[in-house]
Amino acid sequence: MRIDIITVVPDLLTSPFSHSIMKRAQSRGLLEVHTHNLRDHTPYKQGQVDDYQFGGGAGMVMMPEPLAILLDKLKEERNYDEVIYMTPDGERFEQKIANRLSIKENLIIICGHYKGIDERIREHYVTKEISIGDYVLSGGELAAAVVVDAIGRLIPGVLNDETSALFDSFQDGLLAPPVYTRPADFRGWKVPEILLCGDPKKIDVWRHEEALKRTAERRPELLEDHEE
Ligand code: 6GU
Repeated sequence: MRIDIITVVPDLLTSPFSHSIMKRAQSRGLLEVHTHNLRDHTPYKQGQVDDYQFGGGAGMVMMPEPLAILLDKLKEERNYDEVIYMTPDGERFEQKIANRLSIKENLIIICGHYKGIDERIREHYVTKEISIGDYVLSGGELAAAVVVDAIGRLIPGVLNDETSALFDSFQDGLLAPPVYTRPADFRGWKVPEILLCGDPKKIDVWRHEEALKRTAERRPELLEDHEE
C-alpha cells in the first residue's frame, strides 16, 4: 500500500512511522508513506497556503489552489482508491473502516489546519472524510498518524503472528480479555488458574467469557451489534 499525506507540518509525521510495526511494514515493502509539504506546491509567494475566509470571521482557511495543484500531480502519477480528508466533522473512525482501508492500494490523506480547507476541494476531490473522535485537535496530522497506524498493521504480512489482529479489541466486536505473563505469582497476585491448565479449548472459552464480561461492563452498547 502507498499512502501520500498532504500537510503543512511534515515534521509531525516523521516519527510516528519510524518505529516498531510501522517501521517493519515499510522495511518489508508492504507500506510506503510519502509526506508532501503543501508549501512546496503553492503558486503564491512566500509559501502562502491559507487566507482569510470570505464573509468574515476569525481563522484562516486553506486555499484551494495549492491543494488542487498537488492533488492533480499525484493523480496523474497513479490511480488513488480514496482521497481522505481528516476533519472533526468527518465520519468517526472505527475498526471497521480500518479493515476496509487496509486492502486498498493507494490512498491520499489531506491534513486540515486552521479553520480547514476550502469547501470546493471537499466537493471535487475528497472521497472520504474521517474524524478520530469528538474533540478538536489543532491539526489533522496526529489524526492521520492514528489512521495510518491502524490501517498499516492490518496489511497482510505486517504482523508477525498473522492471527493476532483477529484477537484485537473490536475486531470481533468485543473488547479484548485480560492478559498475563510471568511470574505466575507476583507479590501474591496470582494469574487465573485456568490459564495454566494447558487445555486450549478451556482457555478459549474462558477468554471469550472474560471478553463478554469486560464489554458488558465498559461498553455495553457494543453488545447490541455483536453476533455470537
Ligand atoms: Cl481528523 N482533525 C482535527 N483537527 N481534529 C480532530 C480530528 C481531525 N478528529 C478528531 N478531532
